[in-house]
Amino acid sequence: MRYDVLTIFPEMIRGYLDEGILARAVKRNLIKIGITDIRAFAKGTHKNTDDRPFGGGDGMVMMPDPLYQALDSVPRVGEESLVLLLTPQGERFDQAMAWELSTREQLILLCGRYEGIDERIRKLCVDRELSIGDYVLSGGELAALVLMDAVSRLIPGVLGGDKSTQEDSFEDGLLEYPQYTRPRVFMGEEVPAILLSGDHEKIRRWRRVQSLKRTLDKRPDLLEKARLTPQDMAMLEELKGNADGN
Ligand code: 4GX
Repeated sequence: MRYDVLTIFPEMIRGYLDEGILARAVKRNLIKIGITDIRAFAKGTHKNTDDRPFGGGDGMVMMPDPLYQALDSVPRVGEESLVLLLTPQGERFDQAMAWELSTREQLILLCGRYEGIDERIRKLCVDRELSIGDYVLSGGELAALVLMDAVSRLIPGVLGGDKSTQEDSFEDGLLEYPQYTRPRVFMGEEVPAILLSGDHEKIRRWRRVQSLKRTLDKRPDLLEKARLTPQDMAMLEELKGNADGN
């Protein structure tokens, strides 16, 4: 996977990508990341990338020319490259979309600031508009980082052990079961005895029930899309029957 991020704040992107799982993935050549400074394509002595909106009103709009030149400067790899604009108006980004995007050869991420970008860039250059959630950020940079993080963890080899990808929250559409580590007793609170029993089949079943309980309790909406076995369904009916799931 190759990502190209277009931004007027390249250091914001670099700062996050210099450490952690994504930095390791870059070192191992599992992903490549290009950062393009939109300001490098601005003209005139002030190198402005934004201007006042036609028709008046508050705020500034990113000018089309620097964005167009910046996009034009990005080397296209493969036939599977996609230009994405991060904006609250976009389709909601979720785990299913992360899987879908992870099969692309190149994702070009356009990070807007201010009130947004000139509409003609959206029309001429943008393949898809994505939103990471219903709140307003100060720019597309954090949204681009969120997307790159979520997509990269799905690329084989990016996470250390291969199995953890599948077992992770949302891979079956359910919330995670509770986790415990040492000590066995903390502030008087004990680790559930079953986890110390050594009976791996019992532990697996207990964890599944916990996942189902939690999802039913905190995010029942997720159950509609979850991958459930007939046993899961039976367990859910039982849990729903209980007055309040303890
Ligand atoms: N999920 N924002 C982008 C400026 C902007 C507006 C329109 C292009 C077009 C956001 C989100 C988000 C705030 C990023 C407005 N750029 N992006 N920015 N939520 O809130 O993705």
